[in-house]
Amino acid sequence: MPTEAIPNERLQFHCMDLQVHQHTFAQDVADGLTAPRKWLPPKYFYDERGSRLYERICALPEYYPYRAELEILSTYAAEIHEEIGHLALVEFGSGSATKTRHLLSAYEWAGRPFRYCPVDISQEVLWDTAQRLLQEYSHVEIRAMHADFAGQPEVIQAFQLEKKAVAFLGSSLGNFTREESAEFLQRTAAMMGPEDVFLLGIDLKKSPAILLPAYDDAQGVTAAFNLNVLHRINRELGGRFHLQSFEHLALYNNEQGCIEMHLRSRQVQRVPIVKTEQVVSFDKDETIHTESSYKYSLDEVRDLGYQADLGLRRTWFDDRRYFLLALFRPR
Ligand code: AVI
Repeated sequence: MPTEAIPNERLQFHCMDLQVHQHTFAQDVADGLTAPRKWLPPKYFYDERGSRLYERICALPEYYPYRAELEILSTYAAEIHEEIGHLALVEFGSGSATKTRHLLSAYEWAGRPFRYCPVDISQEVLWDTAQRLLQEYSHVEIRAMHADFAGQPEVIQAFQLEKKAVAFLGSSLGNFTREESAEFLQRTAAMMGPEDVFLLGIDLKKSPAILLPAYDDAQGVTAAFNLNVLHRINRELGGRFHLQSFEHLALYNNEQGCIEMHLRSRQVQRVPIVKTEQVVSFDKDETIHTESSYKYSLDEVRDLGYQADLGLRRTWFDDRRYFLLALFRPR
C-alpha cells in the first residue's frame, strides 16, 4: 500500500491506490447488476455526498442507533477509557468521529500523549476529521488510513502498534452478513496481542415498528442516501440511471434478523453503463438489494466473540437498551 506522508509531525496519512479502488467499483457494479438477484455492496454509498447524507440520517428523529450509541459513549467515556487504559485507539470506519470524540476527550483529559488511528473508505471525510481533531486535541497524534478495510482488516498492521484498542462502532458490523462478521472478527482477533481490546458498537434486536421508520424516514433522507449509489454509478462509471425511475424500499427480514434496503424499479427499463460496457434490464418492481443491516441479541454478540476467541468482558447500554457497546479481550 503506497503511503503519502503529509508534513505535520502529529499527522501521518496513508492512502490506498485510487485506481485499484475505481476498478473494484466497476467490477462490483458489473457483477452485482448481472446477478440473478441484483445487488450492490453498501460500501459504495460512501462517496463524499453519501457520507454527508449518512451524517444527515444520524440527525433524523427516527434513526435511533446514532443517538443511542452517542448516549453510551458520552455517559461512560471515562469508564471505557479506564478499562482500555490509554492504548493507541484504532478505529475502523471512523467517519467524522463525532461519537468517538467523547472517548478521545477522556484520553485528552488524562493529560498524556495518545495515538488515534482512524481508518475510513472516504478520503475527504478522513482528511477533514484529522485536521479538526488536531486542532481540538493538543495531546493527540494521528495516523489516518484511507482504506477499504472490510475485506482486509489486516491493513491496520501498517500502523505497527505494539498494543492497541481496536474499535468498530456505529453498528457497521451489522452491514456485513453473519458469516462476514464472524470472519472479520476472527481476522481482527488474530492481530491482537494478549493486552489488546476490541470495542464493538452494535444495534440490538427490537420491534420492526421501531426498526422500519429508522430506515424509511419521513423526510426521505434515507431514500436519497440509497439512491445516491445510482448517482455515483452515473458520475463515475458513465451510467444512465434516471433516479426518478427507482424508489427506496426498506423491509424487515424476520428470518435473517435484518433490515434490507432495496432500490425498486418503477417500470420496465434498460440502463446503459458506459464504463462496464453493459446495458442492465429491469422488470417493473424488480429490485437491487443495496444493504442489509443485521440486528443482534446479547447472546449472539457473545457468541460472535467466542468464535473469534474473544471473551466479552464489559457491556454498556443506552437507557432504552436499544444499542450495545461491548468490550472483548483475547480469551
Ligand atoms: C452504517 N450503518 C451501520 C447504517 C445502518 O444502520 O445499517 C447505514 C444506514 N443505512 C441506512 N441508514 C443507515
